[in-house]
Amino acid sequence: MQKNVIRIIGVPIDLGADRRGVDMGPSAIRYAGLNVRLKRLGWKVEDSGNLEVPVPESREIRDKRLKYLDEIVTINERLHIVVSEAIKEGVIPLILGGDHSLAIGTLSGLALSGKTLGVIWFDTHGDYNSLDTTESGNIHGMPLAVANGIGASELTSIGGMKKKLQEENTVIIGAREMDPQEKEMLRQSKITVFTMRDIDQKGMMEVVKEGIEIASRGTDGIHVSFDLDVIDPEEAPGVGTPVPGGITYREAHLAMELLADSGRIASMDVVEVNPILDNHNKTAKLAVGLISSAFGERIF
Ligand code: B3U
Ligand code: MN
Ligand code: MN
Repeated sequence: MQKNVIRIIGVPIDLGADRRGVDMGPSAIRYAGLNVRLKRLGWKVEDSGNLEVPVPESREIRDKRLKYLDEIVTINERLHIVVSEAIKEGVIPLILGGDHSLAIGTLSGLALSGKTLGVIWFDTHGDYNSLDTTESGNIHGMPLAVANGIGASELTSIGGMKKKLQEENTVIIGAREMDPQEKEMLRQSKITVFTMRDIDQKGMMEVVKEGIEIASRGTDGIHVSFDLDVIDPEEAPGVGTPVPGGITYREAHLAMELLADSGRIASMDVVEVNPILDNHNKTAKLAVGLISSAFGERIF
């Protein structure tokens, strides 16, 4: 059992978004100084580099409802092994995206590891579409549903078991744009959804406290999946699908600080940073700041 080790796993995938740019996310986040910041906090950092991911120009879309399905299956098959090994070795996997379709692999890997983790999913979107409800055919809009056993069998079967999520320990924070059928499906699940309205009414502190409580009930720890598009585009312009009215810079840091205080973070994904659309790497720098807060950085 290794203590205080964070293992960085880059997944330069943009196939799930069907839009170029987020494949450069892992480089942009590293360039913004991630490894040094984490080391300064006392962590041992193992950077395992990037998984190999094909570029979309070299591939074809076969099914418009599930774009780049085969490629995304292959990548997530590999990722889930790497994530599960990290957890079994007692190190914290930190997965840098890439688009959110990589969470299919992360959540499969966590389930395979034998640990039961709650999930806190920071996102503008529900990521709860299936091939029947998707309007875009983009698989990055599907990972939470896939982890809950809903969707194309090629995706739900990764890792052997169909259902990888404890619905009752899963929380979405920051939702503000969901497709009509996706909303209906989420309502039928046991996933807790805190929308922007909840954050406005209760404040981020209360929302995150409730989220940690829900994700901790009977679990061994918490997996944080952080989609940078949850933050307001003023602060995080470098994301594939910016939507106005997001959480603020300070709310995002407070959320990470509260999670760090809980001492329960076992794993983290940081996804959807798009350097092509960014302003001088602002969004990647913010991502590094948030990861640092999540792993113990304090203002004072
Ligand atoms: N719900 C839409 C939009 C979307 C989901 N995730 C992102 N965008 N980044 C979809 O395509 O499924
Ligand atoms: Mn997402
Ligand atoms: Mn999103």
